[in-house]
Amino acid sequence: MLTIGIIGKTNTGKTTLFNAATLLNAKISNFPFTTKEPNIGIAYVSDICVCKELGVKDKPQNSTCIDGWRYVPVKIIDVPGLLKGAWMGRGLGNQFLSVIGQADALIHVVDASASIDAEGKITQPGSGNPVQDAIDVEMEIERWIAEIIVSNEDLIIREASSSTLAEAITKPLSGIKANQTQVSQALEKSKLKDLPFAEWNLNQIIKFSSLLLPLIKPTLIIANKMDILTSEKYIEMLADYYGRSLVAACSAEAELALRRAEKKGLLQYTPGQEIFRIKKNVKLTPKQKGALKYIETRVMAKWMRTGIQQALNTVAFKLLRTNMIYPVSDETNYMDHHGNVLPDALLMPDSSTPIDLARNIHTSIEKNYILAIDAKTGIRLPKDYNLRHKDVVKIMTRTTTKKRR
Ligand SMILES: Nc1nc2c(ncn2[C@@H]2O[C@H](COP(=O)(O)OP(=O)(O)O)[C@@H](O)[C@H]2O)c(=O)[nH]1
Ligand SMILES: [Mg+2]
Repeated sequence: MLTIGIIGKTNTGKTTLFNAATLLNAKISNFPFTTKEPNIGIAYVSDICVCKELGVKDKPQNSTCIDGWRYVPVKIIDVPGLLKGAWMGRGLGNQFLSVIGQADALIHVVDASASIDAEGKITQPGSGNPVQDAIDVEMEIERWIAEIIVSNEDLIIREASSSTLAEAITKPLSGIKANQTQVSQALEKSKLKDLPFAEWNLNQIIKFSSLLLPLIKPTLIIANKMDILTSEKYIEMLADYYGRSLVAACSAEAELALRRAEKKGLLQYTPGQEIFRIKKNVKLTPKQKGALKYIETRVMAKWMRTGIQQALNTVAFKLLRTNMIYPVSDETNYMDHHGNVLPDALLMPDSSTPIDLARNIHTSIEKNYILAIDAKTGIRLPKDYNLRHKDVVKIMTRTTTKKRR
């Protein structure tokens, strides 16, 4: 399962976002270190389901389909506040950082209203510095990667004597999901690929780490608290610094309020959609009315949506370039063995092949692989075919053929 880590300074709204995305109730508060341990939960990424296109009524098993939208589970981790010096172990620094190592991508929550100070304490909106906050957090992570390299210096020098520099550096970094291709790219970019590792100084190690970070942990900046008026200015500054496509305007609190109200049966609201409707015959308290009015005017009317679902989708489909693939065992009726129509949707990296899909389902399916069929057209797919977004695929295996006889 894809894993997305949530990082950011204290009080930027990480836990609120986590709760909105998972609808669990981790403690939300504006004191530093509320979250003593990382929260781990299941969130969903969504896209239009193929059930519409195929004209069938589906019965999802590993995912859900709401109003023709397929929601596929991903793991998300709320990593508690990264204070300055986390990489040296300040606070629970290293413990938290090691959690980031598990992530395939990161959501970096920034308080775009500038209402936190450099240490993450709540202050007047507009008095903080969101761009600097984001840079601070990135620096912590870069220093942490550099620290892993420094503490494995001997190992890297030893390895480099019998293998390439990229291979040697990848070894201690494989625990944070770095692969050799990414290490080679960072070596190239940092112009360090021809310098023997024993001659690297600390600045060069840090530079290499900062170039490796976006490769091993693609990151989306969440400009959070956009319901606060000061956000408009700082979202622009974040977009200028990171590029517009890497900055998502969000209101985690609005999303949490809408999802909670929906769960209570007060509203009709599907995450990611641009409208919510108060259900008929529901009596709202004046406080609830006020909150919904605030969300309507400050968030929906202005930004169209709360931004949380789109942010998760952007991470999965744009940053990690995954495709939604639907494996089936009956290619005519798009069913599994139990008659469930379009039972599963899997997120697979771009350029995955039918063999990768087989392996993803089960090693035994990979072992007994005979051929794959595109269920939409009935055409047999070559082994090295690149699966495309929303392909519906049947994998034929040896055991399946036996059963049919
Ligand atoms: N106005 C506003 N406040 C928010 C938003 N998201 C979170 N907050 C508030 O920011 C404070 C810190 O939130 P929390 O999720 O605990 O931050 P964390 O320390 O990053 O986990 C809380 O008072 C939240 O209610 C938002 O979108 N808008
Ligand atoms: Mg928190």
